[in-house]
Amino acid sequence: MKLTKQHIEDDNKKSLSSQNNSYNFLANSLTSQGYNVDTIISKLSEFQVAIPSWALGAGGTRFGRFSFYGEPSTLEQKIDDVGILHSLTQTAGAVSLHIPWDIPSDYRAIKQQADSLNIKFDSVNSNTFQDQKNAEESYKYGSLSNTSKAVRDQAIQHNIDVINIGNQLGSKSLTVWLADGSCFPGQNNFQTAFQNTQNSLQEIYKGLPDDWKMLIEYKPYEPNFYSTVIQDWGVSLMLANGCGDKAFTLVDLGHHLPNSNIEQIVAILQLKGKLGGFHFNDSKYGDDDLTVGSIKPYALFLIFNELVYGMENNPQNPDLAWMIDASHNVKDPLEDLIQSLEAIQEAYAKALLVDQDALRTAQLENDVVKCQEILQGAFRTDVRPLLAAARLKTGGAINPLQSYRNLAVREALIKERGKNTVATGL
Ligand code: AFD
Ligand code: MN
Ligand code: MN
Repeated sequence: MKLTKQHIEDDNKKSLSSQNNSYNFLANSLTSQGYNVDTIISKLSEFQVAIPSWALGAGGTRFGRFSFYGEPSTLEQKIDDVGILHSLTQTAGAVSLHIPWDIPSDYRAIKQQADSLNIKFDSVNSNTFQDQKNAEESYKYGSLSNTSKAVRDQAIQHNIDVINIGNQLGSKSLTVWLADGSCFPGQNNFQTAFQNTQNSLQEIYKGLPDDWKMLIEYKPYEPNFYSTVIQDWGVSLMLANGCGDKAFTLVDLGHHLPNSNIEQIVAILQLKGKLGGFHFNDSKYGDDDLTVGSIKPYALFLIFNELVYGMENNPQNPDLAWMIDASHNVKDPLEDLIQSLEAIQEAYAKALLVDQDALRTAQLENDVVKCQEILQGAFRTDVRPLLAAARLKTGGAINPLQSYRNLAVREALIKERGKNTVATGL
């Protein structure tokens, strides 16, 4: 199933005049307020977010999994799905693979396929939270932190293998997320677990090519319920600093305890030049992996406001690896990803509308009310016509979700793949 530019252009015809009307109204109003609308649209077009290979199939819970018809069951099909998302939204120009779920059998063919769809290979993810078939050692009691050297060595080697696989595809970073931790007090020695992890990461770091980054993801709990070895940004940053200049912290929105001030975390990490990657999702309670912007859109905007500030003011921080990290139980995964991509662009566009100079002045004058007005003025602007204009520029859909339905994409995928396919993933 491939969506052609013609399919999308034809479908756009239905909403073109209403888009033009809303765009002209908004663009005129923004221009009269002193904004450069073309610059905002260019920034939106450049902002690309990686799709994780595991988000393309239905997610599960520990109680069960309800599969979604027409799921991709091979790496080729997963890349095709990302191609569909990218054609419609023009903002999903990368895929993030998870090894060993996504080991290519023919590297050249996979690269060609991705190239033809304009898709890059973003960060590669290792997996030491599950035991693989025929593995000699088990990760039941941890991987890089395990008390057994044989287990740690197996997990280190796996990460080096992942780097080598990613290197053949053009990836430039390795993301390490560990499930390591303990379920009961006394089960682990915290200091030993930390030290083992640091030593193991240093071994992996030695295998990192010069132009690569290592991104260290943290999470406060789950699957372990008493302690997690890399529980927060502080531990992640210590481990990154203990490895070297090519190691960074990765922030996943869902990996915080309720009410954490995530915007402050990203601000300080950028100041220190140590924010390497970002996983988008949303949540009500924990690592819920819900559609981006579905629960706390204002928090997402505030985070984006800091990210935009960092991108403009912190040259010491590298370009970030952006990825959606969601897993859906009840929605069509592609529809869910389209909604997430739209929410990300929306928050980004609103953050671009924050008048940074006016905010700085209001902050210096301690005009607290004005500060809030500036942020909320940007947040309350309906920026959707700008997003559609950015997509239209490169042949995307005015309304990606509507076009996805009008063009009967899922129906075509079911016809092609059948009803009983199962995607690898969580
Ligand atoms: C799990 C983790 C984490 C990670 C992903 C891939 O919670 O978000 O990014 O697996 O390893 O969902
Ligand atoms: Mn994540
Ligand atoms: Mn997660």
